[in-house]
Amino acid sequence: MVTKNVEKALNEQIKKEEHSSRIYLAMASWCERNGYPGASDWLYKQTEEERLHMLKLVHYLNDRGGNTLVASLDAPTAKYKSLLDVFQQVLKHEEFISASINDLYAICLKEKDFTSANYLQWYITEQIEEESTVRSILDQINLAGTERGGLFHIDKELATAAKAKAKSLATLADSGA
Ligand code: OFO
Repeated sequence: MVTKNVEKALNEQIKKEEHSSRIYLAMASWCERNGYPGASDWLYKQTEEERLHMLKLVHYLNDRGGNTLVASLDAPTAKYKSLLDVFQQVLKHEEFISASINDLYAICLKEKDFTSANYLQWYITEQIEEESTVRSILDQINLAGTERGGLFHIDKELATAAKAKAKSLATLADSGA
């Protein structure tokens, strides 16, 4: 059984993961309409990944006898200035999620729910990887500046990265998320 405080905090994180999925959906769609098919693919995969992060927490909370809530969500923005702006916002959002997971972890420790804290280790490690991936994409976009050839090349690389992401998503889904 989880405590009421842990249940509430897990439900808040479930909502944030689902919201992340919708934010990346809006970004993927913007990229698709603005000539970045590789970035679009990558972000559509990111949409799926965040949904799996949400599902993993839903299953966990249900398994621990908690009450999972499906919350209403605000619409994400659909306006971006550039590919750089999109990925700056991705990084900002991932940093927000990392901080949120750290807070959730602290609540679990305070409530002496070491099982949940242990479960959240997976998310903590995942966030390190996600932030690092987005920072390196941003470095490349910053290097390219507004140069079309450079951005075209980055978009191609993101298309390749999206294919690799699809494989890791299949593994994550198979693991029960
Ligand atoms: Fe990218 O955040 Fe989920 O956990």
